[in-house]
Formats: sequence, structure tokens, C-alpha cells
Amino acid sequence: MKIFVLGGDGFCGWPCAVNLAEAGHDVLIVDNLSRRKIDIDLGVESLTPIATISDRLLAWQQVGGRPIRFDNLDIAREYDRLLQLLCSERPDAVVHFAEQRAAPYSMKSSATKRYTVDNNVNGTHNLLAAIVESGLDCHIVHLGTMGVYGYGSHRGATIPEGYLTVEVPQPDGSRFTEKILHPTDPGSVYHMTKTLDQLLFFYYNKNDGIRVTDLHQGIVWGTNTALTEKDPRLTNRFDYDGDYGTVLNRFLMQAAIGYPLTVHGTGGQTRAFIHIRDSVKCVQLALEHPPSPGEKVKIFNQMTESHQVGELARKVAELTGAQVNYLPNPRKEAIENDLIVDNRCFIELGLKPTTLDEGLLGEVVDVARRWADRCDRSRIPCVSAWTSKQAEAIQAV
Ligand code: NAD
Ligand code: USQ
Repeated sequence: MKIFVLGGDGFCGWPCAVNLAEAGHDVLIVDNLSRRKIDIDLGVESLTPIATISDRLLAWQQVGGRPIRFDNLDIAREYDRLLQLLCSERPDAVVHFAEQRAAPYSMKSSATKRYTVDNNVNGTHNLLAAIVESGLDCHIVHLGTMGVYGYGSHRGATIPEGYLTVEVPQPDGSRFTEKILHPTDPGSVYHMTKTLDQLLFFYYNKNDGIRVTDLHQGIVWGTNTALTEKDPRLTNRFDYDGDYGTVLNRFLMQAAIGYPLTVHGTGGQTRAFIHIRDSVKCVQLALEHPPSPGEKVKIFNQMTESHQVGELARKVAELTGAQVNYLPNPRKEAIENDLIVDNRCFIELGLKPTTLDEGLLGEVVDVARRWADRCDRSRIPCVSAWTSKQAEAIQAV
């Protein structure tokens, strides 16, 4: 297949692009390198040293990989170039990772809120409109988030794969059942953009028959895959700072440098997790099992385990001897929540999950400890507050 990987220079996109090339596909990465620019603006760097995109692509060829091409293009702002590229290359599938993905960054200021909405919603909409205008029958695989369902109480109910069957009462007292998109309950401006994406897919699928698979992914942990370990220039990024670092990778890095683990609040928040190796495999499985013509948007819950944040901190502390620090929460989120997730679609397609118990120690030793001296401790605290109330609480510490 010819596959565009939008956002293929990022944390999830880069290992996915090399995996698809290894599987024999013709891969074109489209990325405007905005993530690298945000690092410069924030004054932080990936814990792992990452090569430039041109060095990455050269290294990939030098280790014998099938060549991957690259186009520096902003999908949210360069509609005409995107359309032209689709028309000239005629991809069979587009994997869409190209969004601003950090919740804390999206909540930093009005400027970052507006940027996140403009970038993410326009990017997704431009892609859909361009596919319609090009006339291509091209499968979109989008990276969405588990966060679209929200992290309030689900009263013990299992979160289905996208659609909920509801009973609707009629005026005459009878009832009918209907399958609807699961109601959304975003917890940040970033997560809100993913709920808007979901509606865009629903509409373009209904109106234009665009074939879409929306992957509701949990928090990705880990760093490398077997392919990105083949050469130091292929190494994947590892974000640890207060804006872009995600919770488990932050705990692993903090343990490696002897920094008390930064649990927000009581640590009762339950979240879904998936290793980067499994994330890459899921995207490949989704591409290999596209929706049929006329089929509604396929939605998969791309996660393998759920854990409470406090429980994760205790696990990492047991493994490494780290201390745990309970901090005022910069986010406006439930202190505690339940999270039972149906992830049968990928398991039935053959996914064999990498468990936390197998992978944690290796990640601490091979990555976090190895690059510990590149860490800037001043960038660890989470300083983006959801409201002025949370800002006061974190400033009081
Ligand atoms: P990332 O920031 O590392 O990668 C995103 C890439 O997209 C970057 O290389 C960036 O330069 C590019 N990009 C952003 N806007 C663009 C635009 N307008 N035009 C072209 N390129 C653009 O993020 P990631 O962690 O790789 O996440 C990728 C996708 O997966 C995101 O959509 C994110 O919401 C989703 N996701 C990530 C996680 C996670 O834990 N990292 C979990 C669930 C879902
Ligand atoms: N948390 C801590 N301590 C920290 C960092 C975070 O306790 O040092 C807590 C947060 O308060 C939150 C939870 O850990 O309750 C998760 O935070 P996170 O930053 O790991 O994850 P999140 O903001 O939800 O975003 C990440 C990715 C995003 C993706 C999402 C999947 O950045 O792109 O969509 O995970 S999900 O969480 O399933 O919605």
C-alpha cells in the first residue's frame, strides 16, 4: 500500500512509519516539525537525543530499510498543497497523528488553547475535505484518545468501542433501541479537539462515505521499538517535562534521577495505558482491516491496561526505591474514577500486549538511567493550571 503518515516525525508517528516501511509499504511522512519548534519555545529537549528528520531517514536507509519520503507541510494551514499531494500521490491510506497532543500545553494560555483548536480541528477537517475533493477512496486511520469518553464516574459500566446502545422512550410509552456515539466528556481543550474530530469523522462518513478508523488510544508509555533501536539516529523521543511528559514515562525518568514521583492529588485517577510497541502494531492491524465501503466509522479502544496513577507510582517506587510526592493537582479532574474498557477488537485481531510488569524495569535502566544526565530538573514540575483556582493551589507549594 502507499501510506501517508501525517505527524510521522512525532513520538507515536516515527516508530509507526518505520514499522510500515518494514512491512513493505511505500511510506511518505508529512510533518511540519511543529513539535520540535514547541520544544525550542518551551526550552526543553527530549530526554533521548533525537536526530533531525533527514538524518533519521538516511539512517533508516543505511540500516537497510525501505526508503521513506518526507514532505514538510502544515496540514492545518496549507490546504492546497495537501490536496495537490493527495492528487499526485494517490495514497491508499492516511494515518493521521498530526495534532497538538498535550493537555497541559493546551491549557497554558489563551494562545495555546487557540493554537490547539485551530491546528487540530482545521488539520482534521482539511484532510477530510481534501479527500472528498480529490475523489480518492482512501482509508483514514486517526489517532484519537480514550479521553473522549471522559474520566468521571461510569458507574461501573464498561466503556464500549465507540458506540453505545441506548433505549429511547417514545411518547406512547414504547421504547426503541439505537446505537449512538458514546457521549463525550473532554477534560482539557486538547481532549475537546479530539471529541470534535470524532464528530467530523461521523459527518464525512455519513455524507461522503469516507472510510475512517478512529483509534481511541490510552496513554502511551515506553520509548523504542525493535526497529528504532537499530541505530542511535533512529531513537524515538522521550518527553519528560511538565507539559509534554506523560505520567508513566515521567515517573520512570523521575525514579532514574532520584526525583520524588509527582503524583497529582491523591493519585486516585484511573487511566488506560499502552506500550509504544503495541501502539505501532495496532495501527498496522487497523490498516490491514479497513472498513468496507459504506461501513460507519470503526472505533477501537487502543489500550491494554488500566491503572490508578497512585498505584503506578507505588509500583515504580517498589521497583526502584523512589520516593512518592503527593502534590496539589494542577488539573480540574475527578479525584478518583473507575475505568473498565472493552478492547476486544484488537485482542481478537491478534494483539499480544506488552505488560507493565514485563516492560517497566527495562525502560528505567535502558532509557531513563542511560540519559539521566540530559534531564533539566527545572522543567519537571507541571505548571500549566486548568483554572485560576488550581493555579493558586500549585503556587502555594
Ligand atoms: P507528537 O507531538 O510527538 O507528534 C505529533 C506530530 O505531528 C509532530 O511531529 C508534529 O510536528 C506533527 N504535527 C502537528 N501538527 C501538525 C500540522 N498541522 N501539520 C503537520 N504536522 C503536524 O505526538 P504523539 O505523542 O506522537 O501523538 C500522535 C497522535 O496520537 C496525536 O494525535 C495524539 O493526540 C495521539 N495520542 C497520543 C498519545 C500519547 O500518549 N502520546 C495517546 C493517545 C493519543
Ligand atoms: N499526572 C500525575 N503526575 C504527573 C503527570 C500526570 O499525577 O506528573 C496525572 C494527571 O493529573 C492525569 C493522569 O496522570 O490524571 C494522566 O496524565 P498524562 O499527562 O499522562 O495524560 P493526558 O494528559 O491524559 O494525555 C496523554 C497524552 C494525550 C492522550 C492521552 C490519552 O498526552 O495525547 O490523548 O494521554 S488518555 O489519557 O487516555 O486520554
